[in-house]
Amino acid sequence: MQVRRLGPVGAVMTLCTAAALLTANGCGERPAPRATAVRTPAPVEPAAEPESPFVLSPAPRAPAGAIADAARPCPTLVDVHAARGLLHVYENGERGRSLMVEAIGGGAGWLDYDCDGRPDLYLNQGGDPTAQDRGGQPLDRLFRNAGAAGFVDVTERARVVERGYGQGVAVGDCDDDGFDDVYVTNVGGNTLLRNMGDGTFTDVTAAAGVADGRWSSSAAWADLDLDGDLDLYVCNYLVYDPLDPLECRDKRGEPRICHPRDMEPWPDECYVNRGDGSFEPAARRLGLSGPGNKALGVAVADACAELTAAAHLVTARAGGQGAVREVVERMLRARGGWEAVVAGYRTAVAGAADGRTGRA
Ligand SMILES: [Ca+2]
Ligand SMILES: [Ca+2]
Ligand SMILES: [Ca+2]
Ligand SMILES: [Ca+2]
Repeated sequence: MQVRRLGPVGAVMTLCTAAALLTANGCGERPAPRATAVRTPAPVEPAAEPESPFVLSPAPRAPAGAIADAARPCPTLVDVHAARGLLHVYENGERGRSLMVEAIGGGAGWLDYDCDGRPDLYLNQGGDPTAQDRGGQPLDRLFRNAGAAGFVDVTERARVVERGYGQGVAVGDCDDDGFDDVYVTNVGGNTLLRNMGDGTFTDVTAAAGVADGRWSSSAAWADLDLDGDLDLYVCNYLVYDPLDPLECRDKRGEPRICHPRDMEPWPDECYVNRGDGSFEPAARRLGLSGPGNKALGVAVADACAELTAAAHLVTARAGGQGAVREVVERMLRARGGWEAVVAGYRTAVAGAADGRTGRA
């Protein structure tokens, strides 16, 4: 795949095309590997189970210009987690006084880790947020979609060893070998689990340089510099130490759980994929550090049909979003017809500023 470097504006503008290239090739349909990604996907065992109800088929397309049938029944959703074997409870470790981190909860990520065409599910786990030694803390869980047999917990079999106090999951094939990899955001060090292509994962966080020991809430993969590999945006939240927590009290002097405004924000991070298994922390260079952000969520999207791509960040507060807004506005001006999109973006930022958009 051609390698070229772009500045941050060009990087954001070309995001959509790159994402399309990356997502158009699923398991077993990869393009010729790049020089830096020479692994060949291992053969995947044929699925023996009956067809899964979770493998979706595209809905039939309505004829062009057709009006939706108002009488068509609305699909209903039924809770089948127990019947399908998805038995998992996120443990926030709540006991004694309330800690900020206990209120957030964990995340989940769909991936097809074994390339059998059925989406599997990765779920965060928490544990004791005050445990300095994470060795005894519960593991995140990986459930394999076994079709009609339901979901099977394959955490141990897949060698998923992730004991951080989990907050979020981002799935992406960061080494372009055709197998979904998993990035886990934690209160404390984050974890990058590389899918080895043989049904197991390996913790490559240290070699990749993406630990980020701050309170990280969520993350997203996207090829921000259009060099053919996925880069990583990590949302960081508050400066808060569960081992030495800020004491907050209400007007009556009673202990209460703290509010985000009681604490300083951690800047976000953006890791640029070097293509050799390591990442460059580049948020400041790209103007994406969001120094005033108390970020809980990130969304990467095409901002306008006229544009190749744009990135939107919706965070708990507007402070520090100026750099991102500037990039988007410059990009839109360069392409023309930008007023409406900028107005919409400003509305979103204003919503975040007054607290109406707390979490993406
Ligand atoms: Ca699967
Ligand atoms: Ca991979
Ligand atoms: Ca972290
Ligand atoms: Ca990239």
